[in-house]
Amino acid sequence: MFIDEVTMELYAGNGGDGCMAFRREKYIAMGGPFGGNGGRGSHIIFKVDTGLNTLIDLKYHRIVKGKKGANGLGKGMHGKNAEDFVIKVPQGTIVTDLDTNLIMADLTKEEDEIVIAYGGRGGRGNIAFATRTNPAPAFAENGEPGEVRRVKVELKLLADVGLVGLPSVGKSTIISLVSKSKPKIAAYHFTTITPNLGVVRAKNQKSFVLADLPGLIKGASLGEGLGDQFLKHVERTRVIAHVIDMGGFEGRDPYEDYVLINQELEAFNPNILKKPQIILANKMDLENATENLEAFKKKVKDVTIYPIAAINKEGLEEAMLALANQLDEIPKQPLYEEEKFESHVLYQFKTEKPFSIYNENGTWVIRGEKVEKLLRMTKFQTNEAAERFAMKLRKMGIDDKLRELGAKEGDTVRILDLEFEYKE
Ligand SMILES: Nc1nc2c(ncn2[C@@H]2O[C@H](COP(=O)(O)OP(=O)(O)OP(=O)(O)O)[C@@H](O)[C@H]2O)c(=O)[nH]1
Ligand SMILES: [Mg+2]
Repeated sequence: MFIDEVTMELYAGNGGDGCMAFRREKYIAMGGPFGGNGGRGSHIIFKVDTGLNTLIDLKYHRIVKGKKGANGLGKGMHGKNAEDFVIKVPQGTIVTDLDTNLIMADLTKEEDEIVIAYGGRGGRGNIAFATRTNPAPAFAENGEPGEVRRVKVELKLLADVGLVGLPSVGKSTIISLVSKSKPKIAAYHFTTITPNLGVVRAKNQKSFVLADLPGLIKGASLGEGLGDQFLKHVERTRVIAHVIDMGGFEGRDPYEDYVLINQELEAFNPNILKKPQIILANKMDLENATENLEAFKKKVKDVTIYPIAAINKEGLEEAMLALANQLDEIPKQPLYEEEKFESHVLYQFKTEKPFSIYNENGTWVIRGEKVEKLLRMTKFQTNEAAERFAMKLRKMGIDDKLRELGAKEGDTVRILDLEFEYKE
C-alpha cells in the first residue's frame, strides 16, 4: 500500500522542574540557594532518510510524545536535557501546521532536518533567581510545557519519470517489466488506485525512479475518476512519459487520447507541460496498431515516440535507455520548484493576546497561553513563590484590567484550576 498523507499529533517534552534547595553546611547558619535548573524536554525533529519511499511507518505512530527533561537537583545540579525524538521521513516530505495551515518544512534535500515541535526549557532553580536584594529566594520554576502541534505530513513522490495515460493503456505492465515493482495488472479500468514506484536500471547501468500512476480520464484535474489526488505526484517528476494504446481499444483515437491527457495535466498545473515528454506507443502487437501509429506520427512531430509492445517486452529496453540518457541532461529537481515550494516555507507564530478575561457566574476567568504557561511554571511551594506569581500578573496588566472591568475586593478569580481572591 502507498501512503502519502498522514495527520499527526506531536507533543514535545516538557522541561524538567527547577529545584528549590538551600545549602546546609556545618558552621554556616543561613545557607544560600542551592537548587539547579531542570533540563530541556525533547524536541520533535523531522529528518530525511534516503532509504525511505513512503510515509507508511508514520501511519502507526500518529501520536508522538517527547520526554520530560530531568528535574534540577540540590547542590546546584542541573537536570539533563531529554533525548530528542527524531521522525525519519523520505526525501520530498512536506509538513504543514494544521492550526495555521502554513507549510513548516519542505524536506527536499538529503541532509534536511528540522525541529517541528520545540521541547520546553527547564524551569529555573532558586540559584538562578538570587539577586542582591533577595540572595536566598524561596522559589523555583516548573519546566516550560513542550510545544503541541497537529501537523499534516505529505509526500510528493520524487520520481524521475511519471507514466501517465488513460486507464488500461499498459502503465502497470510497463513498470512491472522494467523494475521490481509488482503492481496489479488487469483488463479493467482503474486497476491501479495508488501510485507505484520502481527503480529502473537501464542498459548503460544508469538508474532512475519510475512512477506508475492511476489512469487519468477527462475531468481528472477537477477530481473525476481518481482525479487530482495523485496528479500532484506528476508535479515533481522530471520527465512525463505518455503511455498510449495504439490498438485504438474501445474505438478510441490515440491522438485524441494524447491531447486529452495533456489538457488535464495543463488544467491541473500549467507548469507540468514545461517538462520534457516522451511517448510510449504501446500495444504495437495489436492489429491496427501500425496503421494508427503512422497517422499519429503525422500529427505529433515534436515529441519522440517509442513504439513498444509491453506484453512481449518489445522495445522496452531501448525506451528505458533513452529515458536514462535524457534524464542526464535535466537538472535533478524540477525547474519551477523554487518558485512553487521554497517560498511557501513559512513559519508564523500563532498570534494570540497575552490574556483575555470574562465573567462566568460571578467568577473572573482569565485565559491565554502566556498566563496559563506562567501558572504551569509556578511552583506554589512557598509564600514567596505565590507573591512572585502575583507580581507577574500585575506586570502583565491583569490587575488593572480586572479593576477596569469592575472587579471588587474579595471576588473570585480563576486561571485554569487555580482560584484565588482579588485584592486591591
Ligand atoms: N495486447 C497488449 N495488451 C497489453 C499490452 N500491455 C498491457 N496490455 C494489457 O492491457 C491491460 C491493462 O494493462 P495495465 O498495465 O493494467 O494498464 P494500466 O494502464 O496500468 O491501467 P490502470 O491501472 O487501470 O490505469 C492488461 O490486460 C494488460 O495485459 C501490450 O503491449 N499489448
Ligand atoms: Mg495500472
